[in-house]
This record gives sequence, structure tokens and C-alpha cells, in this order.
Amino acid sequence: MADIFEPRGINKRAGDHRIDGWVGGRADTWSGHYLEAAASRAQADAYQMLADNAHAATIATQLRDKDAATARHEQAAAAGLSLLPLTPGIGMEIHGVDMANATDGQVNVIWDLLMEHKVVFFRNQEHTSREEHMAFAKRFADIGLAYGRQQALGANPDLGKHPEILKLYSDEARPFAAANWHSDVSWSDRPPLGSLLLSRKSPPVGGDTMFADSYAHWNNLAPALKEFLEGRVATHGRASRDEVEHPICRTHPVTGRKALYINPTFTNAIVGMEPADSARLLSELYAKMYSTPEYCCRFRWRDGSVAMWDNRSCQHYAVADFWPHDRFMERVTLLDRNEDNEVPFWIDLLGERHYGRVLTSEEEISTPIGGSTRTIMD
Ligand SMILES: O=C(O)CCC(=O)C(=O)O
Ligand SMILES: [Fe+2]
Repeated sequence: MADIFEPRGINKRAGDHRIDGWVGGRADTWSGHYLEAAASRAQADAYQMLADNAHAATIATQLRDKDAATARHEQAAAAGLSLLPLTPGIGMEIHGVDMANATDGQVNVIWDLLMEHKVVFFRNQEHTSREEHMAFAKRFADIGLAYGRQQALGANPDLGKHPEILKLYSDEARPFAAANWHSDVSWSDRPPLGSLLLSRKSPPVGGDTMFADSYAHWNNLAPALKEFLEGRVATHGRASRDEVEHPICRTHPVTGRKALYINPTFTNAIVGMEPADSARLLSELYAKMYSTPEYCCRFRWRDGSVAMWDNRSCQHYAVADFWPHDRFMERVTLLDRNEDNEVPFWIDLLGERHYGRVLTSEEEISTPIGGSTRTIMD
């Protein structure tokens, strides 16, 4: 496996062998550092850009045009929206939305922006009732319980009257934050496509949420590493229940782009590797994924702020630095209306889909689609 960990880039000296786990790019060369984030945004290959100046120049032109278009925001403006990108690659704040009264045109623009920017944000939605929160989510997707289509009734005693609203309430006595990088419920065979998270009460400072770009995570792996990982599956699970296999390189069902679909919260092992090799490779991948700020954005909450994210193209981490303050979040979980697209897959060169497998599951996978979950709970 030594070749997988070979450094690349202009500073590489003959005979160099990195043993610190760095999986390419940033530490090797300043220009690699720049090109990786750029390549990911243009869906290009940073390694090719580094080797071929003409190709890099073409990508530079594309990115100038793309960023100028983002700055003009014409499509959004036509729908009465204005945009504030958090970073060039991930995260878009959308202003002018009222979730309770959004037009169809706005819903379409928001969906397109979500596909492009992986997570979008709204401000000033504190007036939104729980019914309106759910109704807005249903304009994009089916909605489920906390864990998607699975009932998980025993796991969350706090579901109350609105079982579709996951209440993530933290205070001095009950500190809680999802302070681990993850893509939601990846231990499920049908993980939810995304979430719509509304802040009912935000701490005066702290408790931001971070998001990281899973396309960038995949795009910027060394070619040998991509070749090694593509087509392989990893096991995901939680607390020795619910083990499933998912493709490590996941093809997004809407954009067709490839994303790195592993996370340190739920991924157990890469199938077909010795446990020690798998653990080493996973930890080296995580080291790169989570120490590269160019792949991330960070959202500062206020009361009434909303984040809507796509679990297929990004991961998130709730920063646990707000204790002893209150932080009350309410989440509606989005499920793909197209059930064929719910199960993660990888598309090979011939266009064929490859899915993982369910290994063990204690959860019933019987929650009906959409609003009928309400009947079960009430
Ligand atoms: O509290 C947050 O900011 C995010 C919590 C989380 O991980 C989730 O809702 O899926
Ligand atoms: Fe989460």
C-alpha cells in the first residue's frame, strides 16, 4: 500500500516517504493547497491542473465566470432572493425567504442552490410554526422521524406531539451537541437526504455548526488512493447495532458527482482490508478531511436561523462550546421522494449502480413515507 501514501507535488524529493499520515496536497506544496479547493469547485482534477498549465488556465477562466455569476445572483434576484456565499465552495446564505410563504420560484432556486452549495441558510424565521416548518420541508422531500424512514421509537422518548420534529435542546443541566463529524444516520440502509434545522433559541456566543464538502473530500484524494477506494464499501454502524455497507465513493443521485462517504462517527471499517490497515487508512483520510479549512464553512446561529443541508454532499459538526447556555434546535428530516435514490450507490464507468448491503438491523424499516408517520405516533 506504500504508493497510496506517496506524497505528490513540486516539493517532493526523490526517495521521500511521508510517515505522518498526510494523504497528499496541502503539506507538500503551497500551490497544491490553492489548486485543490479550486479544482473541487470546478469539478476538475487538481493533479492534472498541477501538471498542465494550459488546463489550469482553462479552469481559472471557468472559475472567474462562475464566481462572477454567483456575485450577480440573477436567478435568485428574479425570485426575490439575495445571496451571501459563506465560502466559494460550500455554504450559501439566502435572504428574502419566508419559509411560511415561499413561492414556487423560490423553492426551485433554493433547491438548485442547495445542490450547488451543499448547505444553505436562512435568517429571521422565528415566526415559523412547527406545522409551517414541516410544510416547507415537504415542498422539497418526504419527511421522516429523527432517523429517516426508520421508526426508532424507543430511541427518542422526547418526540412528543410532533414526532417529525427532532428536538435538540441543550441547557446547563443537559448539555448536548452533535460534536462529531458525521453525515446523518449513515448507519441506516436508507439515510435521510438532508435536514432543515431551525434555531428556536441560540446561545449568545458559541454553538456554531460546521459543514464540510464531501465532493472536495473525494476530488482531492491522490489518484492512486481514488483508484484503490472507488468501488469499495465500508461498514457503518452504531453501538454494535444496525450494521450496513455503503460505497466509499458515493455518486450523488441529483448532481451525478462523486463524494467521499465515510465519517468517524459511524464508519467502522473498509471491507476487504486487514483491520489495522483499514483503521490506519480511515484515520489518514479523516486527518485530511477535517484539517483542511478550504473544504469547510462555519455558520453562526441566531434565534430563527435555519440551515438546510444535503447529507449526500456534505457532513456537519455542532461545535460544543456554548455551555452553560441554552441552545434549542428543531429539525425536520428530509427523505428522498424517489426511493431508488435513497439507498447510497456508486455508479461505475458503464453507468451501472452499485449498492451496499444491510448486514444487521434491529430497527424496523417500516415507517411509511411522508406524513403517515404522524398517525403512528399520535
Ligand atoms: O445542532 C446542530 O447544529 C446539528 C445537530 C445535528 O447533527 C443534526 O441535527 O443532525
Ligand atoms: Fe447531524
